[in-house]
Amino acid sequence: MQTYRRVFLSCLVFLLVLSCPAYADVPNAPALTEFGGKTVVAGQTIYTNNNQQGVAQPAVLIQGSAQAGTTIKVYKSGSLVTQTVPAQIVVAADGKWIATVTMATGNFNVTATASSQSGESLHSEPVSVVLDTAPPSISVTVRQTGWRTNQKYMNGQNNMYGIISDTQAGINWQTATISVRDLTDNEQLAGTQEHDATSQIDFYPTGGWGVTQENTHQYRITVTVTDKAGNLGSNYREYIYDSVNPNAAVITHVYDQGTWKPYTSGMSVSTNPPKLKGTVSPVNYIDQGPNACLIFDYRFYPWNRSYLTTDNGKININTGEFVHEWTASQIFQQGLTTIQLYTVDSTNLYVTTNVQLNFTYGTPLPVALPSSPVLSSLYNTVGDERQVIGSPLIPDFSGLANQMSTVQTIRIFNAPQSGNDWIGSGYNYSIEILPSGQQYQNTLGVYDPGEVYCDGNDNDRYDTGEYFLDNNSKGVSNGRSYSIPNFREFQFVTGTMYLKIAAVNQYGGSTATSLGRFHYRTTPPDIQSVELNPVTSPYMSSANKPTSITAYVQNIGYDWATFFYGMNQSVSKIEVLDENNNVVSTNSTIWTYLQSLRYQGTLNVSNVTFQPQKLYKVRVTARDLMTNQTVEDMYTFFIDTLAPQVVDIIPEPGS
Ligand SMILES: [Ca+2]
Ligand SMILES: [Ca+2]
Ligand SMILES: [Ca+2]
Ligand SMILES: [Ca+2]
Repeated sequence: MQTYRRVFLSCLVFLLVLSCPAYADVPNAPALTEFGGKTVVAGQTIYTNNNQQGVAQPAVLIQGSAQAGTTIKVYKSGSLVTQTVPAQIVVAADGKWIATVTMATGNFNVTATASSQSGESLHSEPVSVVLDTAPPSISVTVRQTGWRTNQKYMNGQNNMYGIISDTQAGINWQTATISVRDLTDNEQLAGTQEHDATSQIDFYPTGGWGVTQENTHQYRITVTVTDKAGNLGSNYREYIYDSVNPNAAVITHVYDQGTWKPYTSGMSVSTNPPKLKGTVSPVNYIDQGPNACLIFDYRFYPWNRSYLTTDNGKININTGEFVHEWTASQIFQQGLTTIQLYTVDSTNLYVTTNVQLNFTYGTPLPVALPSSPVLSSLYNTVGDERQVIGSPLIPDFSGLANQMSTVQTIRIFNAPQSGNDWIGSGYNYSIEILPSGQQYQNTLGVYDPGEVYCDGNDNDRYDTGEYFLDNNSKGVSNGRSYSIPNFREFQFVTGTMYLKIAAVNQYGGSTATSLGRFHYRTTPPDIQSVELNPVTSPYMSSANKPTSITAYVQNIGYDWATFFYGMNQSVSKIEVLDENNNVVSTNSTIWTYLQSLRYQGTLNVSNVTFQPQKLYKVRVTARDLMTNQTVEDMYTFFIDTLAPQVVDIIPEPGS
């Protein structure tokens, strides 16, 4: 203790002797009273743009007080700011000083010192400053919920808002406004606004959206807001309301065998893929007017479409003339085909033009369902869903294809749900049909056209090594008939399996026709639990015998297809058996669907006379609509007249 005291005292003496004489003449710390036009209030942050919105390095006016005659230095977060006017800030006789200090914007502290020949004062109390000259960022959106956003031409918009942000000072939400003006009528629309104080301000027109939907009127949505530093931001978006469909394109000519021929609906054409010439009017460039600007054929996926636009020059902007060509691989099917051309305007309103052409050659027409077997007689059918009960063997199919002038191959195959593709493994038969009148070849032990084969490599033709069914009694082709015996004995797979039929020729494939989704399962229902009511113990007293029995059953399958995987409620049942396996219950079981293919069965046994000192069995029969069945009779219970004493009765194994 003595030692510490001595050290402290000697320090104090040292300070008094060496520091005090100089310290006495150093000026007091100055005070800051104004910064960037705002009065300094102790403990409050100053937000200011110094009335210099948009200036990156504003010259900020700073005022304060200090000892007269001293020189002021201004510091920004502890660093001396040298770009000041005047270069030397001398405090006037009234103790006031004023300076203009150029500094970068940002969030910082400002302090000042006063200096004399005796030295520099301590720093003034720091003033927290957000110096911000950047206006808020604003984007304006007009949209139709779930559809179009920020188009120049709008139809049915029902959402107008501004998204606002400010990275430095933050938004002064009291100043936020959103307004809509009908520029065509030169009038402001009445409406209310609502902001979330975070990022968004919405506009709601008084009287509903109809006032923002006058045809051909141009509207301007304006959003304004200032940030906390006083920078004003404003932005707007304009749209033109358009409710008028474009005119449909008119086809005038079809290119056929080297010349343009006048188009008539249903005309015969040899050139395939086709080439069409037509006009549409009035037209405009995309986003330059409310009229037609785009034509395409809807049938192909977007990335395979040819888009004719005014902007790409494929629709003549002056005459509205266009020529529609398809790519070499886009061959249309033989026979009468309807091509649907869409004509679209800048608002995305559209009309269609149906062009009917009768192609003398092309890809095959889709094949109808096989005529044998009649699938709906062979399977329970709900729409396109077919229930396989019993033999899982896929049947033999035969039927008629469309008459073609060229060889066509009929394929029946295991397919994915959508599209025309096939799965090249498992069930996958093909057969060639020669044009009518041609004689099939019959070469023993060798594949000939007209014999069924498995196209294992999916190349639409027979290759050496692929399985085929030798059939050497083929006659003359009628151009239509096919027969596809399941000579490889493929079976329906457990679960579901799609089969489709399609035709292929040298020009390509037809769309595939679905034979159906075939449902096949062999998993029996699962009996989950059996409960006696009202007692939970398997040992019952005759005074407290069961009045009902409940069983829970879980079927296996897809719960959206209860028509196939559900319970067969007329066969499924709960029964009570006595010790001689005689059924003693007489009521029917009531089944309730509990969703997810789960069922509750209830048997009322209040009318059963249970004999004391007897063992009873519950037998549950659960059968699904696919005929899979489970029977369990392991649950037993005992009617006990001597309840407290009978503690050593052993239930049957598994009960
Ligand atoms: Ca700002
Ligand atoms: Ca229009
Ligand atoms: Ca042969
Ligand atoms: Ca092949």
